[in-house]
Amino acid sequence: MEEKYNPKVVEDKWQEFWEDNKSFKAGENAPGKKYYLLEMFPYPSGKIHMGHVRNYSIGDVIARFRRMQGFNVLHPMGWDAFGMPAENAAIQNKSHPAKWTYENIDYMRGQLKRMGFSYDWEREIATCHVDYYKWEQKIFLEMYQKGLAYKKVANVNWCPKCETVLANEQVEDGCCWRCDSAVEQKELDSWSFRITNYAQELLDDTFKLTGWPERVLTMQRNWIGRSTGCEVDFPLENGMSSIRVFTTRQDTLFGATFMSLAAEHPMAQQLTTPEQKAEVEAFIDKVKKTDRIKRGSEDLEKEGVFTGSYCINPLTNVKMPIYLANFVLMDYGTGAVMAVPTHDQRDFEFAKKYNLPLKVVINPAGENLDAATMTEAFTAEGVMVNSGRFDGMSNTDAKEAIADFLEKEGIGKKTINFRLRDWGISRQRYWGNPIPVINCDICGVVPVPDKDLPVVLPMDAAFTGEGGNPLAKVESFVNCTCPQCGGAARRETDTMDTFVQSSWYFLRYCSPRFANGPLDREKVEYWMPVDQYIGGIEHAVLHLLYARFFTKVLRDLGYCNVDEPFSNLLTQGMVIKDGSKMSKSKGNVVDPNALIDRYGADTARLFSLFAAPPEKDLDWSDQGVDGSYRFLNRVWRLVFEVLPYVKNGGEVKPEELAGEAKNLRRAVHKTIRKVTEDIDGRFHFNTAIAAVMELVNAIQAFDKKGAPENAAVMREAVESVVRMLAPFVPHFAAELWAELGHTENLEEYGWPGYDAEAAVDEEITVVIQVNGKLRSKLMVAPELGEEEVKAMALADEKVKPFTDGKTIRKVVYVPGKLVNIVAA
Ligand code: ANZ
Ligand code: ZN
Repeated sequence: MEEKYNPKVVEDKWQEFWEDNKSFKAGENAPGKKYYLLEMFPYPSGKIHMGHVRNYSIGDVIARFRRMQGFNVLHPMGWDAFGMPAENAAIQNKSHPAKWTYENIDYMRGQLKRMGFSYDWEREIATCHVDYYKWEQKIFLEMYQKGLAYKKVANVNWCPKCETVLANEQVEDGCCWRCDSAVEQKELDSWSFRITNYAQELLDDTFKLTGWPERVLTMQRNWIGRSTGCEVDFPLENGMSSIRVFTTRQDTLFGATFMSLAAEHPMAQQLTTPEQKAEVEAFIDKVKKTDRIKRGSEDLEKEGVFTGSYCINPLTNVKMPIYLANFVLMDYGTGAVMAVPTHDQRDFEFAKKYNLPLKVVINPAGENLDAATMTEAFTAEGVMVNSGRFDGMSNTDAKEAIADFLEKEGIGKKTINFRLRDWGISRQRYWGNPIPVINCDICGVVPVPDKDLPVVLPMDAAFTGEGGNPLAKVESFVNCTCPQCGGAARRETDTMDTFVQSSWYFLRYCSPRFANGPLDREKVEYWMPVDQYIGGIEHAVLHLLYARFFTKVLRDLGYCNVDEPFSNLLTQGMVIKDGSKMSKSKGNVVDPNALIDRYGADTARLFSLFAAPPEKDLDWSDQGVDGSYRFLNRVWRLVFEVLPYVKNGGEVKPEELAGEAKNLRRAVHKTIRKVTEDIDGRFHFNTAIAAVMELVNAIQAFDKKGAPENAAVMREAVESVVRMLAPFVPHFAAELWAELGHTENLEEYGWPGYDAEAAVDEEITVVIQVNGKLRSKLMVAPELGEEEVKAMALADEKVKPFTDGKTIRKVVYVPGKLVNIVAA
């Protein structure tokens, strides 16, 4: 190889080598403890972007590091290949989503290979491939059998631009997660997964996920939103029936002065008196047009309308007017709220607006609230008042006591409510996995029999961009016979949410070509769970919640034995340039291809790993890229420079080392220790790389033509640098490693260990003076800080007799030399 660093030559050579040698092929019988490393797989949008480069570089460091440590590593890659953009591109280019998708995959695969990522490409999957989605259909049908997949007419989130339903998780601030259009409500017959059956387990198991960022766990817990409280019945004034509310604050029951119902509440019409009818109907119309997210948001202007009817507070027997209120949602609790304006802010605003009575039932400790002068609800803890036998109790105790009382009296019962809703998976789009059922006028929904699976997506759909789901217009697909009665029937044309595919791809990677079912249980048991998962924080709720749910479902269907799919989660930050996230719309994109052309993949990798710790945002800097490139060149030249010298280097004989050689060896072993610790579990790649850079400086300062016995130390130093750089810049390291005369490749050679003894710092002597007279000496590590050295000096046994009983006026530290204590 030439003495000038030529990334292209080096990278081509090693990529070919890895491919020819199947260097990253994973098998269950290889030695070493299994280690499953996974990055969130990409959507094949066209080409990879810097976010991908960063995500996959982080993953690749860990994969290569673990391999060098002797783990049996599984590091797969594939494509989240169904979804809207393919369909839009097909409309635009008058082609087919499959063509667009597979072309993109080919191109992006090439890009990933150019980056030198250590994937087992034999396990590659594309979710749009029938060998993948057919198994998903099978899973769907088993879920249907168990009641975990169901179809019903419901109010759904509808994106008018994507012309499809969205799950609640896919609505962000009232807008579509993909195209940002305002989401509408629509009544539609559609499919859902009963994720709510798993609400409690999904919540409980967050407490077992000790390897996840707390922030993500909190988001999941909030999303699941478990509330404990009571359901309480409020009889109507006429005694005919009652309204059931859900409250988490039964301690405030004596303060409930009116009732608020959702506009969709089934009793809304019957409760409305003739005089109120017109007003109520206008209100209901208005509310129905407001989207669900907005209705649930705190800053919604509270509005309502009186129905004309009353109910009775079961504890106070006071008459409560019944209102409809815009902030009460029908799909939470019972769709009815007992309003306590003194202790709930929404009710407070509502009561002020409509002049409704306020009654204080909880006082802050040592204070008496006056309802007439309150400017906001009192929501903190306090002492019960105006609540009969519960007066004087703390309100937290009263919660328990009142709940028990309600149960005893048969007025209410303790209940648990979850905010989590079932996962709506119907998408009215073509490029997705067809839901494998048939709709028959006589038999209703009929599952496609096993023998007729898979339901293959027909290739002859037309992509005009007009009039809804292209799949619904493919007559040969739609028209079929009912498997039950043999009559004419219509095939379901809804396809599954693409998040369904990403909910189990990590399981399929364990046995990607298994032909007898979705998963080869034995292989899954070997590899799962994923030891380290890496991806963007934007999936904190969406994908990560669905994947957890699906894993539990597959476990319950007998396909695997894991409760939780991902033991450790790393959420990497964004790539920022000129102050905002790199994106096409901002026009601040750096194309990885151009970067590789100019500097090589290793520089691209090194920069993205060095510029920031993984979980922080990475600020793009051209100088930074240049700096990384220069560093690699420096190391390259260094290795070639020392080659003739280190050829003579034999074994290091630690006992014989002194002076400069001993210092260099210490630096080597200290660096190995630091880099190992920084990578392992902490992922502080930036500081790890910085430590290697420092070591390179130390090597450069070393006399390279010195005593022959020092050549061994030099050799160890240079080889350690190459080995430590291997996970970050693998082609570069592999080349230098070979240049240093090794025939075994780096991964077999392994990660360098450190000699703890060699890494110990030489201690230096610091003399201690009291009032200018030498009194004692300290042995300290050279990097020990000023405060520590001063404290040690003052505590010294030989110093104390000279300072006891005196006032310390001043302590002066001359670093590495002396401490002078002035005492009088
Ligand atoms: C009386 C009360 C008094 C309440 C008080 C709160 C404070 P979480 O914690 O989110 O579960 N609520 C119940 N069903 C509702 C619905 N369908 N739409 C809107 N609000 C609803 O919230 C539970 C509380 O939210 C319940 O407790 C109820 O108001 C309200 F000082 O009941 B509370
Ligand atoms: Zn039928």
